[in-house]
Amino acid sequence: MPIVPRKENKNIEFKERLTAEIHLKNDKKQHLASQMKYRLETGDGKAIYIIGVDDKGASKGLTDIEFEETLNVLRAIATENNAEILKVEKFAENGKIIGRVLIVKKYETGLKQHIIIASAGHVNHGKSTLIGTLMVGKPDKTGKHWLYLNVLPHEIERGLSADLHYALYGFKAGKILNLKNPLDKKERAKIVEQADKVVSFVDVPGHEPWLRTAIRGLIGQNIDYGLLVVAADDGVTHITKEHLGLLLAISLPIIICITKIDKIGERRIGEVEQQIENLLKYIGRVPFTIKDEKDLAVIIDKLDITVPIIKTSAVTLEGYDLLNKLLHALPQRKKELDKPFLMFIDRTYNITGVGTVVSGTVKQGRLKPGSELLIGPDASGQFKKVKAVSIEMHYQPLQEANAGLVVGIAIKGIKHEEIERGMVLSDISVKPRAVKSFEAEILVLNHPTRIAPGYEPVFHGQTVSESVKLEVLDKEYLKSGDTGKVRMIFIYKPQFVQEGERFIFREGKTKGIGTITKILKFAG
Ligand SMILES: Nc1nc2c(ncn2[C@@H]2O[C@H](COP(=O)(O)OP(=O)(O)OP(=O)(O)O)[C@@H](O)[C@H]2O)c(=O)[nH]1
Ligand SMILES: [Mg+2]
Repeated sequence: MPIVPRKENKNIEFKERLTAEIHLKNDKKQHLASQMKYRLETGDGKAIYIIGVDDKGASKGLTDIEFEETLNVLRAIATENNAEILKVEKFAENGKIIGRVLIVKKYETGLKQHIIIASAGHVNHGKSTLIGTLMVGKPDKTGKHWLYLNVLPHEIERGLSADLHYALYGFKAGKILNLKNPLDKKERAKIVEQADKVVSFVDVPGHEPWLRTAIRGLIGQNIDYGLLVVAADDGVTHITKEHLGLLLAISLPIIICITKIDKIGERRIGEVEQQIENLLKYIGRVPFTIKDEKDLAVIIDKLDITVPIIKTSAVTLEGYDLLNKLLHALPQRKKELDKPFLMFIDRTYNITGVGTVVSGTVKQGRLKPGSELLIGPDASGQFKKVKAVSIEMHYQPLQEANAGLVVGIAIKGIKHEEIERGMVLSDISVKPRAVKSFEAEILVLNHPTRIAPGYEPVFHGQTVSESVKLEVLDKEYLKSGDTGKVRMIFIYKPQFVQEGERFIFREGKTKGIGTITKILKFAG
């Protein structure tokens, strides 16, 4: 990769060397800060600094110490601009170093960066343990870290995850913010308050009977990245493939962790790596085993095709340093902040003293407490006016909910029993309408016979799961591997769905994916 992109680019700045003594003094600092502000603005929130190169582009090179000092100055200037260093690449030049530094604006509201990662993979492969271990940052010597996620009595009894669980940790100025006790609400709230980057997790159950819940976890939460876990002893299984398929259906970037490497020898780990590589190549993604920090810099801006693979053990913490660094570097995906507020409801609570609370991931826009909203549709396709009273994220009150955040919103104007998963909470200007039927392009992944008249699968899109009648439009029938145009009609209750939305449908062993191309009929 060329260090300096060939095409003229306004967000690139060359700096030979910066020192704290000269460049952090008032006037100079002010000048550098406004220069960076300009670069960030022209670069749509991103600026690239080439250091060790003079302003005509001639490379001079820096020693290790000079390089570090220049970075420190850039860091300080970035902070002035509410931005941060996301990535540093080093290149050797005549025994010295030149560098390419990517600086990005922090979340536009002045709020923190926030990414949501969902776990995926076979039952017992170590998803909950991995998340628990990341949160506490300590080795799981007694094999109990999954208890930080699986809090329901029947989960604790069986040692299995049976529902979605939410967790988080964070980073502040590049340092990890761990939790002593991840179940302590105050500690969680503190992370949200203090971190400049919050990593939220949706922990998904792997046990097959909970596939429906897994689908909800992977496609209903607007997640940014999928973290697919493969245990080194078992290797790739049909559930690994199934969950990978779900992540691909919604085109998500994927990270793979091979877990439990403490349990077996090198040879078996190599075999499992091979299985994963074959699987990824089959689906058109490029596997890339991360061995050290340098590898992270290589893949971080190529995650649409490349899949980083990290070998880990929760018992020895092997691989966790790299995993932390990867999660720290993962860019926030683009959020639709400038559209009107919209959230698909995932859960509802009736909390004493607070009232009705709905939770989910904000799909688009922003919301402030006090705003008037619409909620629905109900069984007859109607929406009701409500008011947002307060907003929380992991027990921390927020003054604003933004696209991409997992939040709980206390609302007034509707009874708790009237709300269902799959309904939306939206700004009035969205003018949401309940849909009875729509047209879609689908791909049948797996079907034992033919999809013909009378086929009634379950549609899963956002947090909606609802039976539909499916009619094939452009052919007589569809079989495994076929794509086709279909009409889907909600059988029992109209739903809020939108053109362009991706979904999954299934019935028994049949599965398929699709995109809504046209709304055909609204309810009411
Ligand atoms: N030796 C060893 N054991 C591990 C490791 N990671 C997880 N385990 C153990 O594997 C078992 C399953 O771990 P979980 O984290 O519950 O697995 P899961 O993938 O969340 O399982 P489900 O949510 O039920 O699908 C537990 O007994 C863990 O202690 C590891 O790195 N090394
Ligand atoms: Mg689990």
